Amino acid sequence: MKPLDVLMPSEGMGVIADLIAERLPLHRLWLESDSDAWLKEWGPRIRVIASSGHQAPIDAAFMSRLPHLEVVASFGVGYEHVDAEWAGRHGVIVTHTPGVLDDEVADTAMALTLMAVRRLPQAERFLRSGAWEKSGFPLTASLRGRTMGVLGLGRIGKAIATRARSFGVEVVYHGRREQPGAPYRYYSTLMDMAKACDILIVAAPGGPETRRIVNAEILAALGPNGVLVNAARGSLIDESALIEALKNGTILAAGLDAYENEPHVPPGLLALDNAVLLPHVGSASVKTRRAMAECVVANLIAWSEDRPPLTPVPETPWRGRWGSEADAASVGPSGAADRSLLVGGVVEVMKSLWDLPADCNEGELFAYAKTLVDRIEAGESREKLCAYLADIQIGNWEMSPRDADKDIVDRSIALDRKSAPERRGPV
Ligand code: 8YV
Repeated sequence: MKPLDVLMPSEGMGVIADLIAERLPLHRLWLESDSDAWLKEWGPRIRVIASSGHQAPIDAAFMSRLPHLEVVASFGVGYEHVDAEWAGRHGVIVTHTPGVLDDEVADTAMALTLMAVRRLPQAERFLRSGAWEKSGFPLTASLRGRTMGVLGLGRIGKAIATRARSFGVEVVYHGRREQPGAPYRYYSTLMDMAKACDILIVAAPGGPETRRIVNAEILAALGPNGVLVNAARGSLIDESALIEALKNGTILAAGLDAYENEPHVPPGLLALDNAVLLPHVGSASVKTRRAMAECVVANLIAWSEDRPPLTPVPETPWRGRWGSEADAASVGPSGAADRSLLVGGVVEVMKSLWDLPADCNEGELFAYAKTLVDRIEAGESREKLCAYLADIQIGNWEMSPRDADKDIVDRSIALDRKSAPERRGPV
């Protein structure tokens, strides 16, 4: 392991700093009284940033002060606070924490949908106030017969769509491109989708491309029975237009977990009875936040052990090549190199049998391939290994044909045995 100096610009979950400090020299910038002077003196030592979330920007100006920066490992799936394009141009790899929070955020989005449509928080407040002693709570709108439009059918969008379907809600979607394998109707414009649905779920990334795309016109198209749910980023919504739309009945209700200027919530929203407001808790369970923290740390530990980053963002893909002797030599001590070759071989098998494009995210594939090898070596049955593969989704790629999963398992087992014939695998 290389003793890479790690910088944490702001305080995040304590466990991130604890896990890093157990293994690598860690500098906590937020504890320095003069961070400017500190960066001047110590900046050249820093090779890795561990970013604790979207509250503290890791922009070009900040990264420029760290001339030997190699990796920015960011907490959270969204990383618009990191200038990933600048990083890509300067050979710095940015990693994030995809996959581990999809279900938690999707649960929250579904809960917000139900709360907003059925006015459940209001009903609870009604009971607590004693008002039930005098009368029943007014009847509400219903989820029945609705169509949900998902803006951004990535991993989280898909997890929300699956849930909505099981609630009997029809699902449609809009995104940058149609996904041929997705079992939902695609709309090429947000406006057309807004006209066709009455629940709009925002599940797309933040950043300049999506800034305030949910504006007054989109809300008007959603209509008076419309419900807006945002479990992504506040920057996608024109908040003033939303306040107006909720106030004058242009739409029925909203359920929000994200705001443009967190933790400040516009007073206009706070004053509205038809807005359900959560303090950005989408992924905030102990289990999921721990998994996110471990993903941040796993990325920088991998880097310190001369292994590739596990979950790089698309703007800074891992450009290493897999499966050749030359690569093996470049991945460090011999044990690690053998294993890296084996995992690299499994990556190649996955790429070809799942028919993934050459430019798909190899860091992400590497993480799945590594887990597959671990499971093979733990003696898991072929059935369980196939079930593991069936749950994998690489970015937004259509991964067909999925009947390739069994072949991937068989070929990976064969590669594993070839690399270490003495190992016991599934029979
Ligand atoms: C976290 C999130 O609340 O992953 C994201 O992009 O928005 C949330 O899961 C956030 O990362 C905490 O900073």
